Amino acid sequence: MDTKKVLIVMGSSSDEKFMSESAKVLESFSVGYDMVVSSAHRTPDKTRDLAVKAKENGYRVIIAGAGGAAHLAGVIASETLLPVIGVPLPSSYLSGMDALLSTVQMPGGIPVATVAIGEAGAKNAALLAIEILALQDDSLHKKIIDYRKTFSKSVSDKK
Ligand code: RP5
Repeated sequence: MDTKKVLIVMGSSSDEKFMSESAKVLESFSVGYDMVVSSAHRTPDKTRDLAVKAKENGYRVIIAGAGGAAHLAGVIASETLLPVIGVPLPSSYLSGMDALLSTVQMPGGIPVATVAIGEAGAKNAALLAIEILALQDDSLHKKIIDYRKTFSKSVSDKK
């Protein structure tokens, strides 16, 4: 396993059923990560600390998943210059539409790269993180090429 380059933050332990999809993808590419629970509103000091120290702690990309009024990714992005990928989670009565709009509608100036709601988004967040890391890692780049070939073949093989 590589050094831990990806930090996955989720707003609640109840988010793990979705965010474990990010973890699975990173593991399949042997990309090291840490996964922590930290909430923008329940544990703001911890969240700020994670974001402020993320770069010096060796991370290069942050994935932030939260549901409801999901301000986690935006709050983290405001405290770091690392790329932040937001995953809106369907943990509320609005099935993730609330989290989607909260995560994606960042006012200009502080970017959050927002992916799809739920498991697909968690998976794509990890793939996007890997693509970012692969810009400076040729062996990871080759793994993505192989992944895409296998992925395309698995789709075209379906009857
Ligand atoms: C959000 O509230 C979390 O990200 C989670 O998706 C949602 C519900 O959290 P719990 O009440 O299950 O802890 O902040």
